Amino acid sequence: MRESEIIKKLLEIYEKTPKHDEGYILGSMTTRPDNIAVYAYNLFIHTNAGDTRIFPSLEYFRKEIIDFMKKLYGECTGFITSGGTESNIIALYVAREKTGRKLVIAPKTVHHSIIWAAHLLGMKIVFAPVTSSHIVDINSLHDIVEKRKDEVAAIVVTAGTTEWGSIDPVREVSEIARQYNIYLHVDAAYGGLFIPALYEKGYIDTHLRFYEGVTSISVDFHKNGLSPIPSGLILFKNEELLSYARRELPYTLGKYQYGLLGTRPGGSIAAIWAVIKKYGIDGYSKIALRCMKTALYLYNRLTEFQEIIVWKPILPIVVFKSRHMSSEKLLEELVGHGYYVYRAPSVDGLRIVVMPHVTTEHIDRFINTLSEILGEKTE
Ligand code: 0PR
Repeated sequence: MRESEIIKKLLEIYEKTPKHDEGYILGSMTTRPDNIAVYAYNLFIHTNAGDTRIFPSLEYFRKEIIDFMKKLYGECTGFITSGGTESNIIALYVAREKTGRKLVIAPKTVHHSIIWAAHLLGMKIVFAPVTSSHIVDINSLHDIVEKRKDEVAAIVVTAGTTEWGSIDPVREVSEIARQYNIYLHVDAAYGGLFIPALYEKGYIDTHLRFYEGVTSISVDFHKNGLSPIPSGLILFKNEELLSYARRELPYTLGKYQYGLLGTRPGGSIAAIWAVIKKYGIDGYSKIALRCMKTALYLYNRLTEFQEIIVWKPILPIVVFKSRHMSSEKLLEELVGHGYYVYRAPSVDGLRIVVMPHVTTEHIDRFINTLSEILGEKTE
């Protein structure tokens, strides 16, 4: 095929591909990346973070990104990953290598990549109970740790769970981790960029920081950070921990590689650098507030239905279900109207993740569609 024909065909296929700005992608934790991030990604598309001796600019970007994260969470180090799954695998790998142990303690609300990571690494998970607010029950966690303290490689909690957006009590858990000297990984892939701002503005009462007992934090820039996929970040409390995530590759110029990948997209690192320069802490704070307000708007609009049960959002994730129509049927009806929402399995409901591209106009149109499907008028 000639390039012009390829382009024509690509555009035809692109035309039929859903785009976030149209406001129909309402369940998936993805959004349209910022133009400056796409520019940076494309500019550095040829670079490989698998050898930063060839591409030292990537090391410059990484250091600046870490400096930004230090302002958010306190002293730390780390590197750019392909996303939350890789970050979680690396965190558990480091915990296993450092301690020589294989037991992970975590609430059931952890992302399935933690379960996947444990499986890959030959580790075993003991699930701690959760409260009705979908956060780890701190007393039960304490009891489990006390009983198994000699076997535990790591405790894992989540700052912004995938289903509810709930935030495990990081500070209290970090106290337990500190007391027993146990590795604590906080998966903040979804919530990491929103929690500091929403805490400061009083929307939530759980904060996220490198408290003394916190060992590692993962946060994704391809979720609320507006960087293209793949853009994740794994942060460690100190350089010694980071060194466990490093492999020697003696024949290369750089001699070492970090993380799971060999060849690693340098474009992502340039893209994250570009978005943090564009938005800074204040810019991300504004995005967090906008998403939270839109989520509360959606929550309020859903309360207008007699037929709908809706849960108040913690972070910008709204869970709801119909009193009479099964969630599977409602999901299919919504998909039939072009909407992509996801399931909330723990209550057999549905969920909408209010990502940065979602506007109140999108919500109003969604509410009209829901009202058509349910045959119920709203105000
Ligand atoms: N940790 C948490 C708390 C997550 O929510 C996710 C992803 C991960 C880790 C893993 O991150 P990566 O997907 O970057 O490896 N949460 C989304 C979810 O499970 C991932 C996703 C996004 C799935 C969009 C489907 C989709 O359409 O919903």
